[in-house]
Amino acid sequence: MLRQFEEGTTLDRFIFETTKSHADATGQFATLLKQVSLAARLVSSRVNRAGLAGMLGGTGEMNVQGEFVQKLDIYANDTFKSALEHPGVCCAICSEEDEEATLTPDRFHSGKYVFCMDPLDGSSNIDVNATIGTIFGIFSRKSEEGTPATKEDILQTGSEVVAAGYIVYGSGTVLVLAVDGQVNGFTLDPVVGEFFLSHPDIRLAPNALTYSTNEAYAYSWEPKLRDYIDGLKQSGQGWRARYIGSLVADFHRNLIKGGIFLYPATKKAPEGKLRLMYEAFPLAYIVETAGGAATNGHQRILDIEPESVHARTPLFIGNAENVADLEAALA
Ligand code: P6P
Repeated sequence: MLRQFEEGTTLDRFIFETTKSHADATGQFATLLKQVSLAARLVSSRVNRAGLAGMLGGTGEMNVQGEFVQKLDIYANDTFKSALEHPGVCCAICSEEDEEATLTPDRFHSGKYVFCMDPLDGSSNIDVNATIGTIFGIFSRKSEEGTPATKEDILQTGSEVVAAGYIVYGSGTVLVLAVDGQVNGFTLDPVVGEFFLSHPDIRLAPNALTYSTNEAYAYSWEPKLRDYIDGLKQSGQGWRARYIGSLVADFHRNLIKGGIFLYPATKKAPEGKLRLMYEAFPLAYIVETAGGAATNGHQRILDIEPESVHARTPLFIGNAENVADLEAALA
């Protein structure tokens, strides 16, 4: 029986109650989530003051993805890593910003979890004050606790995800967490620095009438995908297009209001643009927990075996019936 939490419950209380419901809990997961909450509040504060704090604009450097690194990317990456390395709850942190996974330094306990994150997704939108966010997925390590993390700990398939979430830094800051078969959203009250339950037990309807994709690439999509999108437009069912160009923002809107997000393979990104380990896996876990579905067009995202930490994938994600219709159209 899923525990129902009333609105207004703090994230701290949610974590406490969730931990209590696991007889074998060691408290490491609770500590990890509390540290995520701390890092989220620090990044939120900085993002909301970016224009004032002279944090806008790039550092002039490139990251492993070949993208100009924005100062806030580095701040977010450092903030989440320093919050998660010292409590001894993680053995490794994989980040979009780092070429290699960061193993927990020897001076700290190498804990139970592997934390995969895109510390600040959508960073190209920072300078125009568009919504951006942090995406994270949590795996349990395979190797013995207390020893350095191994490759097997780090490269796990999506079905091994034990919890996932994101923080969307928009008109407000919302932390969405999928764990124990439920998706809950918590909104930050910056005055008291606490997250309060604002979206209890988020569930997706079977279908919706919003699609979200960058149609500028339609010329390079496979014809079946072009036909599918044209079919939606001509269906007379009242489909709407919404695209912010920030994955977390587009996904969050679809999770709350329903919709399907599509980032297919394109000429510019033949493997797809979005990353498997720390974008597709976490969002696929969240959407399935909320009753939706996520595929690469032919395979369930969570069944994919990652080739590398920075592997990319096409991503089609949203209401279950819409995703099923799309997969049938692409078959
Ligand atoms: P395009 C932002 O740079 C990002 O990684 C995602 O947040 C977003 O969904 C996607 O790229 C947008 O890509 O090609 O439509 O600009």
